Amino acid sequence: MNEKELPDHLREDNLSEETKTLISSLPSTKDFLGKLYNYQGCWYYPNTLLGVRNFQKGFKPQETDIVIASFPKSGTTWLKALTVALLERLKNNSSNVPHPLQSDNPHGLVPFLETNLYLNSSTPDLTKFSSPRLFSTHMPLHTLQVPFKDSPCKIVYVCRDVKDVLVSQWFFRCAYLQKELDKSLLESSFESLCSGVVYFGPFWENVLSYWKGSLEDPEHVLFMRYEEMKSDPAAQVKRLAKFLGCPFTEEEEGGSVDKILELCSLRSLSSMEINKTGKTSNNVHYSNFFRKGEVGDSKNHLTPEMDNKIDMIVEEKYKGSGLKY
Ligand code: PAP
Repeated sequence: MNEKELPDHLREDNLSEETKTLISSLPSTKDFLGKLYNYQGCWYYPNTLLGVRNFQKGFKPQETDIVIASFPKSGTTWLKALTVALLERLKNNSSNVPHPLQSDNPHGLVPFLETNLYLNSSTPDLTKFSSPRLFSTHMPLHTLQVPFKDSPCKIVYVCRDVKDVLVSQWFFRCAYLQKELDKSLLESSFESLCSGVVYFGPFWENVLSYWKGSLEDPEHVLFMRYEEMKSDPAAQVKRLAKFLGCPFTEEEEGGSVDKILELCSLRSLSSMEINKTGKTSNNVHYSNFFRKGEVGDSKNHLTPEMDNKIDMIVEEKYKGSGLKY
């Protein structure tokens, strides 16, 4: 794919002199999309790295900020939708006002710090955000926390089985590269994932940063699992609401939880006009964020050898952390 056709955040055409100097001293490598640089233990494409630096330099936290965090393809869109819906129910909007999820995609409502808001500037206009401000990120916790130091903001991380992440990413990449499903791309993505040299990776380091953060500071960092959200969505949405400080009351409980789950279901979100026709500011079709949404789809695509190798790596990387996957 031609560099000009790549979404902005994956390109290398936006670098300030300061970032050029910085990246020349960082470990670097290449993958099928371009150069990757390692900053604070995490791999980024150059423009994203500029976004990370802009964010670290310019972001001013507010006490009520909420950040949705994830490794890509772990359930970000779903968690964003649920969070928006949970907070929206606290507003007394009349039923004539369309629900925000009907007017915009969850990624439009909860933009990424590094790849949207701070991609081009360290002082973006954030005045349109009302409290609590909702942001998102794929950065690891230690990089996110630089400007959030000592802030009581809430961070919610969603984690997913790495095999399903890999397969979901493969489908997503083939869709935005407008390629037929290409097995060689799955194989190269698998190799990159295992080696750790992958955008926003190593996967394990990304996960472990939030896992440890949630153990150290459970009041401010919540660790959620895509698989638990699928198997018991009502319990997980109540857990999320409690963490965010907006628990369900006894009167609202049953009906309200069900309504939110229905509104945020893959079927409901993917059938909304905005998600059928819209695109992100980085030019990615919203429809690409909705596919099967199943647990264990990797079984249909990974070879037994891939499956075994990932199992071995997971066991080794999570050893001693208390995290079971
Ligand atoms: P992102 O990190 O690029 O934003 P993200 O939303 O984390 O992507 O991941 C997309 C996955 O979440 C897709 O999984 P799949 O490829 O295995 O199907 C997508 O289908 C799934 N997904 C999106 N919305 C929902 C939802 N409402 N409920 C359950 N799964 C969902």
